[in-house]
Amino acid sequence: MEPYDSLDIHTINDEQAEELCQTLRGDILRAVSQTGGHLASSLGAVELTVALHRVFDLSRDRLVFDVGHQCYSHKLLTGRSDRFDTLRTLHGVAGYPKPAESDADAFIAGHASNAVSVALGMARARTLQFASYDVLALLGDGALTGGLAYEGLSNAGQSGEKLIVILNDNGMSITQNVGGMSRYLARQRLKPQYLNFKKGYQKVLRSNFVGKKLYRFNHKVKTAVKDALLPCSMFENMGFTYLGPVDGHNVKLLTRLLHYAKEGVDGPVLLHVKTVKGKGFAPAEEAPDKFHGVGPFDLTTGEAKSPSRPNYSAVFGQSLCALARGDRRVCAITAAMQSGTGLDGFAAEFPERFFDVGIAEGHGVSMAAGMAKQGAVPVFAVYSSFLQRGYDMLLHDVAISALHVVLAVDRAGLVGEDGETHHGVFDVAYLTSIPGMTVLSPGCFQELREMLAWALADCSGPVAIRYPRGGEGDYQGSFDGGKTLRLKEGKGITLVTYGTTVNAVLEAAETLAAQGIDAEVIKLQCIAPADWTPVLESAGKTGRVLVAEECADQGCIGRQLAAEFALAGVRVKSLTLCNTGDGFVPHGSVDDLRRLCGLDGKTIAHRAKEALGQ
Ligand SMILES: Cc1ncc(C[n+]2csc(CCOP(=O)(O)OP(=O)(O)O)c2C)c(N)n1
Repeated sequence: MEPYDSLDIHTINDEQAEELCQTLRGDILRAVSQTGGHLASSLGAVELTVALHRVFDLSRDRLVFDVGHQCYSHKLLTGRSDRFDTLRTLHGVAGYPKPAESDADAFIAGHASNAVSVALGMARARTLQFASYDVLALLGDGALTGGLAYEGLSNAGQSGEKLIVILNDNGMSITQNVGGMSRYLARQRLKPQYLNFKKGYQKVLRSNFVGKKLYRFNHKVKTAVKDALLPCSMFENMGFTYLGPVDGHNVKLLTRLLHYAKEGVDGPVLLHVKTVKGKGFAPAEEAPDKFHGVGPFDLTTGEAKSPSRPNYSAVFGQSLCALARGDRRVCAITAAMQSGTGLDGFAAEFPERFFDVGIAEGHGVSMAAGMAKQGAVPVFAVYSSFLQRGYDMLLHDVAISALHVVLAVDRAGLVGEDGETHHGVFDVAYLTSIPGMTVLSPGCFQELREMLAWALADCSGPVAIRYPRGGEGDYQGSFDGGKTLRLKEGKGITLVTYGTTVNAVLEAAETLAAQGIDAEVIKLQCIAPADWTPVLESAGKTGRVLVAEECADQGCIGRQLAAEFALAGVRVKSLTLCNTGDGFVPHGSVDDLRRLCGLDGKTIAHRAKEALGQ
């Protein structure tokens, strides 16, 4: 890794800046090929990042990343190159901007479309405090499929605040971008005659006093010429000074334009930058969707180092295709996560029943409600942490009318390397709080298949099936319509769990058995409405209960069970809660994080022994 820390980026010339871009690209490629990570977006944003660092002082000026998955060169340039090989590992460099890691990371990021809102807030605080620094938001064209981006843009455009919004437009979300805005951006072509006109115009007018005055007051003339040379800009109508579109791999031009945005324009500016996702690495340029997020890969061929294992998302996608073949009402919805949620096969086989709504989870839920109201059977496949965006729509549009919307909640539980913004540890609380919602939790692929079929054919009202990232463990079971299962009889202590955590709990039960402790293992199939009877009976027998679950402490099933015990008048000697706690879990491998949270078999067994006073 290059020792970037000794570099004074503000003083380098254009040639040195180009060299720096190549060095950064090489370092990102080498590191990500070993650790895995978000490659294509970071490669596409190298020149833009170098230009930003040349023009702004990002320890003081505030750069707000949208999603933040394009931040690797920013991290290398801001004191993290010496440990960049720890990227996304436990206690290593985070994959997203993280203020706790560096002052240069202005704000936490991970979810899309909020950067303009956050940046406007910062600009407003700056103005109220009579401070002087620049505030920038960097977002991709994919982020513009999210409604929140327009709330920010609309408010920022009319605010008059000095704010620089950089639109990194590569025509891609994770897969091909969707929607009207994407088509609009594709029509914005760079017109060299406009940029030449502007350069000449400024040179002439800024050369003397009269010219300077003219430059300020001649805005109308300039706008008229610009309108003649460029297609009408929606952003200008919102109140932004629109610059571009500009070649996002020309670091010299980007630097000039950023200088101009900083010094030459008052009020909100939008700089439209065209980039190539995966730039500089042929396999990623050819298949930017595959190189959006990658595991370790071979640098020469781009081939993944470890073959992908069967996983819950793929099982879900295959099962949904099978069910859709037999029922023409079944439709699939994704919010820009077609591949991640296992829907590639469905999209290819049933294009007319497949809907990618863009990064618009709230809209996806409301659209599903409309479809269900009119007799379709919508299945919205969505990551647990992104569905947080759709909570109000779940209550207002789906639950009040008890509509039969099926939620396939992927990445439930700890997701690993993406860290605190992505762990699916809040859906247990927010889904089980919704009146009329059925929440199912498979512990293996077969249970997922059977639960999905049941949710589509036998359920009414809203149903969510929550399953984790990755593959299944040793546990094999099947689903019998929501009844709680007693997997192992015992008298010593009751171990309660659901979902994939059953593997760790069964391991703990074995460890305990080897030490002479006879644990009863109970697995909830349906966590809402839960069939508590077997749990209450078991608690009455053992007197000691431990609940292990991969979710946040507040609103967890263990706390709901405590309320059930109180309501049913069941007295237990101890209730031990094993969950992810009441903070935010950092990034790291899922196995490391399970150990960190005490959700591995060994720690569960240890906690059970503690409960027994051993
Ligand atoms: C609310 C939310 N939904 C989904 C995602 C998953 N996601 C991460 S990056 C991305 C695509 C973003 O596209 P764009 O902003 O254009 O950046 P690019 O990847 O093209 O550089 C998506 C859908 C997310 N981060 N946040």
